[in-house]
Amino acid sequence: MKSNIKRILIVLIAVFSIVLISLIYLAIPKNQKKPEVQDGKLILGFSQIGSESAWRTRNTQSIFEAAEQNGIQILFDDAQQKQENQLKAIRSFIVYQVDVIAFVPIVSGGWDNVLQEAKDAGIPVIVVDRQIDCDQTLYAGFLGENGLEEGYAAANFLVKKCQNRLSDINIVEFSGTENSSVATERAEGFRSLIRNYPKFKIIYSQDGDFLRSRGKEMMDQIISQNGGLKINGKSIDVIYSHNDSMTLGLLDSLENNKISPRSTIIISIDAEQKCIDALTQGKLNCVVECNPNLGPTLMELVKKIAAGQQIPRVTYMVEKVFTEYDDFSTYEPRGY
Ligand code: GYE
Repeated sequence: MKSNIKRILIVLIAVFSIVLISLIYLAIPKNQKKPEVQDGKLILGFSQIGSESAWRTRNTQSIFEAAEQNGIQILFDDAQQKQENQLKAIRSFIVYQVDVIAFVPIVSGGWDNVLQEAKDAGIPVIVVDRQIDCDQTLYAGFLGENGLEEGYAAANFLVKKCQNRLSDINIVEFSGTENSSVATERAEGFRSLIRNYPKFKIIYSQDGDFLRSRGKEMMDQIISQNGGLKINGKSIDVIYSHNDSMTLGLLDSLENNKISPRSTIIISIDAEQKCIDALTQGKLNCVVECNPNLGPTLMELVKKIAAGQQIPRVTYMVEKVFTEYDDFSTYEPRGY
């Protein structure tokens, strides 16, 4: 009898340890090799959203370039636009005991638990590009753009451009990823100014997930359902697009439908080369810069934190606005 219980116990322990090992193994994203720790080098675990736009691709490049220049080793994960993949990646960074974690939160909510785990593991975290809604003691600081200011800058251009127009001005908004801080802020920053001028009416607002394909799809739908640049019989006087990829998509649609982009005011955000070219060709009226080159500043913050120093709660990138009134000959290549 005793030997039977002993045998059952041994089997149970064996099964339990197999389950445990496989759970740990499953927690580690498969596209990550355990990093060869290069002597003395800081290891930064970086979780990126994906590669949904030329802006995002340049953002990732900037971070790898700066890490190289600063002798910082990166453990990189591309979350393919999924928050669950980011949570998995951050947990794997904790397992690997990286020195610092930095991540671009695809949406603003749902990070408390994993950041608590990083804190319990003694690994500092920097939030990059987009903001999060969570207990601020769970991360060291934020580096990125000020979406409110970007939205406000877009509205500021529009108010000036339309200062002599008395009639109603109908606005269509192509919004970014729902529940992302950047879409929320670009929408709020824009409305914070135009709400002072009753002539401005937002007659349509839809989430295009920052994708070129969605920008085209939404514009195709508007044109096919309304027989042109109209919404329920109202003319579309302005298109406010939260990023250049969606803007390039709507320009594709206008071109395919033989509608001149000059028949409406178009405002975009990011300032990738293709949209700056479209601006200089008169297809767009204003492009608000969102600077993707966060790499150098991020590495400065990583080194500071790893040395046990404090970093600012918020570090905003410097950004500018490009408009149809500029002297285009002064423009520098954008690099993305
Ligand atoms: O505007 C867009 C990208 O988070 C600021 O994400 C970033 C935005 C950027 O998809 O192109």
